[in-house]
Amino acid sequence: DLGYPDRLNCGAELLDGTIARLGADRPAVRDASGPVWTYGQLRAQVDAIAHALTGPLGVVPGNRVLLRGPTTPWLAACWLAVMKAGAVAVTVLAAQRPKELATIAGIAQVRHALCDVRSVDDLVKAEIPGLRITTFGGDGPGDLRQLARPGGAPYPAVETSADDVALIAFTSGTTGRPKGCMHFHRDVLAIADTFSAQVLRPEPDDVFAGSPPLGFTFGLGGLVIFPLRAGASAFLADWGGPERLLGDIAAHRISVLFTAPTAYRAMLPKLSGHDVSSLRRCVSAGENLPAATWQAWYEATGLRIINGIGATELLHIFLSAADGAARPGTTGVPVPGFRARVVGADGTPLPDGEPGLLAVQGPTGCRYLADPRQTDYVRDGWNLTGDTYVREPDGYFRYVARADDMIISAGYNIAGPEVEDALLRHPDVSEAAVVGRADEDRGQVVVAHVVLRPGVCPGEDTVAALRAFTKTRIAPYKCPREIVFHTSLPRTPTGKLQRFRLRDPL
Ligand code: 3SK
Repeated sequence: DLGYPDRLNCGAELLDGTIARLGADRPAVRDASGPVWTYGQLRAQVDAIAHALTGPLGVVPGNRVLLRGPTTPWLAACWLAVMKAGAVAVTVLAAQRPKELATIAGIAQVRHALCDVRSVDDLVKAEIPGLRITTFGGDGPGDLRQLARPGGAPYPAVETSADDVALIAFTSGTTGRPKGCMHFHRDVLAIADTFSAQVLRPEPDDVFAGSPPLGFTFGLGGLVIFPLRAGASAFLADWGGPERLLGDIAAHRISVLFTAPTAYRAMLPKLSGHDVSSLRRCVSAGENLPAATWQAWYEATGLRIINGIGATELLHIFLSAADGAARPGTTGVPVPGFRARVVGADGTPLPDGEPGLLAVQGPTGCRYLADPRQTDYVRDGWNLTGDTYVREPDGYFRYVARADDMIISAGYNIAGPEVEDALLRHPDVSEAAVVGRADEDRGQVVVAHVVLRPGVCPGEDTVAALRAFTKTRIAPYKCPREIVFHTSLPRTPTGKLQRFRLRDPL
């Protein structure tokens, strides 16, 4: 029990609550071009936006407000204002296209949108019936910057219930129609008070930054909710590649980094020449972190990556481990406040060491908005994340594969990520995705899709070298039969590998 009162507004807690504890003069948010906003300045901006929302824009508590734009202090301020106004934020990605936006707006029944002027074209093209779009970041007369000038009266936050919906976050959908996951005001604080407070343990002097967009709960938590709850600050910017992130780390003395395994791998060959001495915590989620990547980052920086698995359905990370408790090649243990186990297809718990479905319980469970798939995700009170895991005898959870990514070849069960880890240990390999291809004799055969490091030639010799290399690390029946070279691998806008697109090139 996290002990929250019945009346709780997460926006007020994150801003007014933090100011009451630590004062208004501490740095809160900044981007590359603008000045730092202190907590006091952020609150003044948020309150002005909340007044505009509930005044001229006509938003009432419970209305769903779509938020869209690149990662900026303004987008964070809009999210906080929606919270304080007791409305419901529907967060989408700047990368989503008109058809996807129309689908999401239809499911969430959105009537208002606050959109960065740079991302508005696709929202207009989506032709969402009855949608009132207000832009921010521009100079036009209807722009939120004109409607919401800071310096007016404070905004008294709407006294929402702890169980009122605060956020509808859509699954990025590696396949299929997106699902809207509803999260309450108490869920927003719960992720800060569990994973962040108890595993990450930020300090008020920390500076957070990272690559996940705010439309992905990994980014919203890591770059807005966690720093504000801790009284720390955030550098807010879109992912602009490994060089840019490394430059930002040095320039803004970033100490807490949130990003995905691919970005850690992309930064590794570029580390020399960049000062990363300010970093003290590095978090990885969004995808499985291979032991090879953990080890390479540790050898290069002396920092132990805090690996984690989260889900939009559970809002943020629920399995993780930090510092000396981190075990490379595993995701970790249940975050305090969560419980996890590995179950068979019928929901019965399996013995340690046996692969099965990961089942999780905690303060932030899944509630899909009007979607019958709810009963696939939640069974007997346990959230089934769709991942195959093994619980080791020491209580650590080891990722095997997405449940639908297992390859069955000649009667053997093969986990693609294990083969990917072996490939990624080869110095010429930058990215790898391993899938099964239908085969008459074996049912399926293992096919590796590989991105090579710049300058490496993708010829027959490389294929032979990679196959020979994997044979020294994993059983021969798991080794790729076929290796296909690419310049990049297909990913969702949140960076998750879309293995299904490699399985079926059509
Ligand atoms: O995909 C994940 O691992 C994740 C992590 C944190 C928050 C949300 C998600 C989906």
